[in-house]
Amino acid sequence: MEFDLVVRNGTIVTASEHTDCDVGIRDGKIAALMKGLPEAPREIDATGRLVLPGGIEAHCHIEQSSSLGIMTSDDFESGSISAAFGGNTTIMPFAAQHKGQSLLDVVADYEARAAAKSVIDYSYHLIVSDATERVLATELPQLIEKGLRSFKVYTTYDLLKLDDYQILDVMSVARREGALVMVHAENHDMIRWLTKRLLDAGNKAPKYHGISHSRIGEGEATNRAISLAELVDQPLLVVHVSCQHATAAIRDAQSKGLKIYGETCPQYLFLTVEDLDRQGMEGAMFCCSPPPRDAVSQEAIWTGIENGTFQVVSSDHAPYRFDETAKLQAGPEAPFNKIANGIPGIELRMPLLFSEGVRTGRIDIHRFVELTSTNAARLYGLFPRKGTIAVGADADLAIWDPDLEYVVDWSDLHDNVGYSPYAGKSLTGWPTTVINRGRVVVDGGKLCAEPGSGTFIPRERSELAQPRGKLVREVDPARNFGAEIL
Ligand code: DUC
Ligand code: ZN
Ligand code: ZN
Repeated sequence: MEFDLVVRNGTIVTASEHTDCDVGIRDGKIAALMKGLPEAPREIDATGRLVLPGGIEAHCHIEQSSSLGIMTSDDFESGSISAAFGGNTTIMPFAAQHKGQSLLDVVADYEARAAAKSVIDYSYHLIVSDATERVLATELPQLIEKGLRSFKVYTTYDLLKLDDYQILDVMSVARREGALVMVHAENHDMIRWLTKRLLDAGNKAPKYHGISHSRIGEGEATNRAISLAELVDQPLLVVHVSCQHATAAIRDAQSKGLKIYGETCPQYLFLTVEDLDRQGMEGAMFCCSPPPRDAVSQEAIWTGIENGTFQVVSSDHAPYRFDETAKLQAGPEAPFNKIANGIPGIELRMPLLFSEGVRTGRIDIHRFVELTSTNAARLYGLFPRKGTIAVGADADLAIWDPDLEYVVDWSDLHDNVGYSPYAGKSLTGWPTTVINRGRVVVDGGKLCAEPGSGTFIPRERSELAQPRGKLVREVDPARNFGAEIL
């Protein structure tokens, strides 16, 4: 059998197994997994390296205009390059609808940007902020049919939030058409109420962002979103979970057998509210929602990663420059509620989790693969094409040097945001070669792929995103009544 490329002598790791063998790649697919494969025109020596499935960055904001009209600093070129250097072979950012927009127009516009620039494969989630009759009845079904099988709804942000009624509408379309709903869960009125009182008392500094977005509010909205999903028997992924309150709600729902999934992010493992209190306005660099919490919350998040409450660790890369074009658009001393929300981290998501999770023994390498690649593929309908190393799958590989030591410095990264929240952190382990559909995208610190060489990947119905389909009326006749009338 002839191959285009052989990755030789590495340790192949999937979510469930590891084995020492070669990977033979032909026409962008994995064609053989075996020791001693014949020579190919291109060979990569992976002796002493780990060969993992390419990361799937399932939550990032790229070339996206915020509801206040602020553009992220990364477009599909810099965003996908930065993702690739961090070991990813697929990115899944958001095509965001703003009020009054047609989702079809939003997606067409987004597609054109991605197709011309991305160096790795991509799909996107939809953000539904205007759940009109047309969106619900026509646009969402059409987009799901095209393979865009996930949408995010918000319980907060003035210009994005849906009310419970609208969320039920969106969930019921997702249920019928076979899509996954993702929720940003924070109690909007608690945030508003706290924000007004903080500002009235003259508390404007970035650290008050952390106080205005309470853990109690995150827990409440998470519980509520889960209840809405339970009512209509629709799977739900709670994204960017930051605290014990929300983690407990998700775990409780999972223990009842509900298809409730959880995602967390490095900012909730490695940053705290103290970072929001850095000198001057520097805390603005750490303003994201939900905000970084404290050591107790960090521990709860680690526990959720270890015990399986969370299925996915994503970056929620939302790059806004620390200047008047973005973070400080409302002025050099902008009050906390006018600072663009978001933290960069697409390139460091996996290295941070590898170094601080795998190397410290908190999680094993298989769980790492699950959290950073396989589970996202399963949840979002990319599996088994992506998210694993198997004959017939796309040849999406990240070859890691598990012993490479370095100190984070933004100038070594490839995003366009101008700072890293993790600067100065010492890490061990880095993906030195990244291969997407058999194309070497990154090798030895060099970019080897052209903008536009990534491909849109339509997604299938995912088993995990299907309703349970069974009512539990024997247990409680009032439960799941909603599912009967969908
Ligand atoms: N919060 C979001 O909901 N999205 C982008 C970034 C952020 O902080
Ligand atoms: Zn969000
Ligand atoms: Zn986000």
